[in-house]
Amino acid sequence: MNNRNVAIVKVPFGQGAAIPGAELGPAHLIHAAGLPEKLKELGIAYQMTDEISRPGALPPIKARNAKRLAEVLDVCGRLADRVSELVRQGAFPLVLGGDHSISVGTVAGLARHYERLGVIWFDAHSDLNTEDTSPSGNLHGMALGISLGRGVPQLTGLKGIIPKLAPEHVAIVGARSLDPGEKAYIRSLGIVCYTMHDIDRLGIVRVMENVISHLAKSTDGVHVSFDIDSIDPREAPGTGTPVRGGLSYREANLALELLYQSELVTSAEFVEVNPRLDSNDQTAKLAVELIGSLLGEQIL
Ligand code: EXY
Ligand code: MN
Ligand code: MN
Ligand code: MN
Repeated sequence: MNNRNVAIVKVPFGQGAAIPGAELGPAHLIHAAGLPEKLKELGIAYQMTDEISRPGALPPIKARNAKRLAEVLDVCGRLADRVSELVRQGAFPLVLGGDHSISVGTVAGLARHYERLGVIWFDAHSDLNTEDTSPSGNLHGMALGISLGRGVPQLTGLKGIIPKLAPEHVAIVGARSLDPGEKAYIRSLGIVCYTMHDIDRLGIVRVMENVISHLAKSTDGVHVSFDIDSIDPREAPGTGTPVRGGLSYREANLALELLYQSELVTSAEFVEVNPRLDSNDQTAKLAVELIGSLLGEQIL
């Protein structure tokens, strides 16, 4: 991202998740946790773009097992256009969620510009469910699958490029809660997935070196999709689907520092911060620190 103008895109949307509150994420990252001050401190030029407004009352779209499809489709369509325009301008899009369903829009916007887009999906989950395998019908649990061309047709077809991503250009980091259908999909496509078990065994440095060398060879841009629930809930309690045994504060910062040094990353999103479930904006503040690490904050 070196020397690129960062463009912040606020997406106050939480209807892809079961528990409300993620829609408050952007305001808390900016006003309570000091994202603008962090960027200034780092000497990073940035623009604050208008927020992607919440959908109004929409006629529901009938779906077998996908809740709030009309709302997710509406927000993702407008987000895709925004992200695409920012890339066209040469900016580095920094998308603030919101729940993880918004990634469908971010990736749709990026896919217009990158033919071989790489995605690093930091998450306790893999978000690879379909309507057939989802235990909940919540679209945030299907977002990565949709970008791989699998799932609700209205969303896989968003902006006309299907699929947006190739499985060999995706790497999942931090997984520890996978549904049976997701495991089968990861295996059948050979998707690179570093679970917490792998991170315990190999260490985060080797894991990130592997991810970086894997994506450096074959991609023309790399998007970091960072679900805050990849972090251990002791450090990031303010999230709707916490899972024990996650990345530590130090592992997560180090992973993002290594990505900065790789000079591969062309966009990022930080999602699933739920201020309603947080204590003293601890999780929002952590997210801002992580953004700092990804954008080049160094100790010395
Ligand atoms: N796998 C579960 C589901 O599909 O309902 C939980 C998904 C939670 C998704 C979170 C945000 O990454
Ligand atoms: Mn997620
Ligand atoms: Mn998650
Ligand atoms: Mn740092």
